[in-house]
Amino acid sequence: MGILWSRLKQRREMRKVLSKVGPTTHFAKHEAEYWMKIFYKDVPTGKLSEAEFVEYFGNFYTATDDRSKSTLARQIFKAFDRNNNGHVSLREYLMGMSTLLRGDALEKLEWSFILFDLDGDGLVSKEDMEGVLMLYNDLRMNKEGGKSDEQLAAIVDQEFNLIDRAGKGRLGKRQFIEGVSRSFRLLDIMPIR
Ligand SMILES: [Ca+2]
Ligand SMILES: [Ca+2]
Repeated sequence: MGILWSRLKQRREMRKVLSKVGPTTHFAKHEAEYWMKIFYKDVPTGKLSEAEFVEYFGNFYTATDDRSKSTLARQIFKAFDRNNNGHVSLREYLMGMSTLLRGDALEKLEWSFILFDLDGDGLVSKEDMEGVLMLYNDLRMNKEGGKSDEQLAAIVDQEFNLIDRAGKGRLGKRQFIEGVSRSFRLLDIMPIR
């Protein structure tokens, strides 16, 4: 059960994932192989836990407060962990990277829906949306356009009400995707686009 064994196991899993989901990603074969190798370099077990992801993310962004970082990291983890079983597999990692780096508008909005559901109730409320945008602002990942928290909140407030015509205060996945895709102002402040 040494290094050699785990390398063999990794190689077998990479071949499997490549043949199963490789063609559905936006990566060429050599690109998919590149990202899978990166994954195994950081995660030799092939199972990335939420705690590991939060720690990795925290180390990556040094100059910000820990609470914002770990909250945002958990949201991003949720978007990667498609089958919601508490860890990100090689396959989920590859699909996630494909969406983040090369995804079309619909894929990115589907991803954003999970990312924005801050309280995890399966719907996106105005508070969810504001909350996640503020977290990105805390990390200064969303400084393009230089919007302050107050400006972001004002945009969300106005645009959310336009989408949420029935005034339910929460958007389902389809309503979120359709609504955001028609709102230039929201698209402009989306962290992933
Ligand atoms: Ca998973
Ligand atoms: Ca929610």
